[in-house]
Amino acid sequence: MKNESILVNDNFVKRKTIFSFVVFILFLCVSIFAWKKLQQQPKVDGALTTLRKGLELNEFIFANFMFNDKHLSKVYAKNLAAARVRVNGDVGLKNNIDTANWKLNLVKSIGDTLQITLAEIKALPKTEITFSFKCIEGWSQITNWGGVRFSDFVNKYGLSKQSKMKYVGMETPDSTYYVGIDMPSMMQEQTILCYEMNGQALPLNQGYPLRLIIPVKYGVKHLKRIGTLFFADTKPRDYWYELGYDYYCGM
Ligand SMILES: Nc1nc2c(c(=O)[nH]1)N[C@H]1C(S)=C(S)[C@@H](COP(=O)(O)O)O[C@H]1N2
Ligand SMILES: [Mo]
Repeated sequence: MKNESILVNDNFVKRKTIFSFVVFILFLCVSIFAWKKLQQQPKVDGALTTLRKGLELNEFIFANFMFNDKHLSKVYAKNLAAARVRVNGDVGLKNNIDTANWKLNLVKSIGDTLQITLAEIKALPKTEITFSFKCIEGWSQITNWGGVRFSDFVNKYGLSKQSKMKYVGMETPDSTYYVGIDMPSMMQEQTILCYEMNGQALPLNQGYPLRLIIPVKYGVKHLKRIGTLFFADTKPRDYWYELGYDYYCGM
């Protein structure tokens, strides 16, 4: 009697094991097949079609349900800001430009470009922010920045018509690094055209003379050394987007 019950249990376990194994193999085959299929897909702006669709769905949810211009990024006390700020990414910073003669090219419309000096930008109301800077590579650091709010800049330069467009595009003076950003994120009050870090002029490798600081976005969008700034209703070209990353890059 005792033996019999052990036998029954043994068989039961055996059947269960075989069943699990078959399910596992089936799962493996389906996964490999799906992966192969995915690899055969054409790429859309550097990302496989399905992945690009996933990123776009992500953007749709973030832009429409998560973003709210009243929702501010967390700020920190200034004394928590790192003294030694990490440097990451030097595309567009390698060529030595004549920084003394640098001017921001503000394209108000095609054929109407205003050249603005650093002194003129510094004359606008100044604001400061200490926040947690996040890079998609997985690091973050609390840092302190100073400059003019983009929304104040828009008001001072009479860009209300332009600010009704969908995107802002920015490029380095040599046009090798470039980003496109949705207008609600640009107009959010923590977004600044930045010329100071820890109360000092920006170091060259951190974007001297002027960079973007936009706490609602990941590091990739914080373009260092802005040469040209323009407005558009279609997505401006974007360096990391072209390499397969998400366009929106919000958090
Ligand atoms: N011109 C330019 N701006 C850039 C980059 C770059 O390569 N070139 N890299 C971006 C990335 S990926 C990050 S994380 C931040 C890093 O800014 P930091 O060097 O001040 O830390 O700059 C962004 N802005
Ligand atoms: Mo980054």
